[in-house]
Amino acid sequence: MGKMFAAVTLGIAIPFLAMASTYEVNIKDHRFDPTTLTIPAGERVKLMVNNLDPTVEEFEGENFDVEKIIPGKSKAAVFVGPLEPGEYEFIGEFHRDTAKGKLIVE
Ligand SMILES: [Cu+2]
Repeated sequence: MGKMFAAVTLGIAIPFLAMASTYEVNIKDHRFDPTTLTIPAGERVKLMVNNLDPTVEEFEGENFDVEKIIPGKSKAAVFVGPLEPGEYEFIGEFHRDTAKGKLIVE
């Protein structure tokens, strides 16, 4: 039973993960680099957020549902979408004045 359950779970999980295109964004000096990422509509994508600052940051979508705490000097995967075409803003919750970015979904 255990083996069968594992096989079924993997059967679902592997194609799903294989499909996720990966995009990278750095956080440095409490700013995103790049500030704009273009991703495809209707797909779930993986953002690798690399926090180069020594301080913790929270990656947060302003008009889409994502929140992820990223400790200093570490990286974290954030899964986004599928989203409709449009523009979606994200921020670093702990440095709202400077840490601003945008997803262009098309
Ligand atoms: Cu910071």
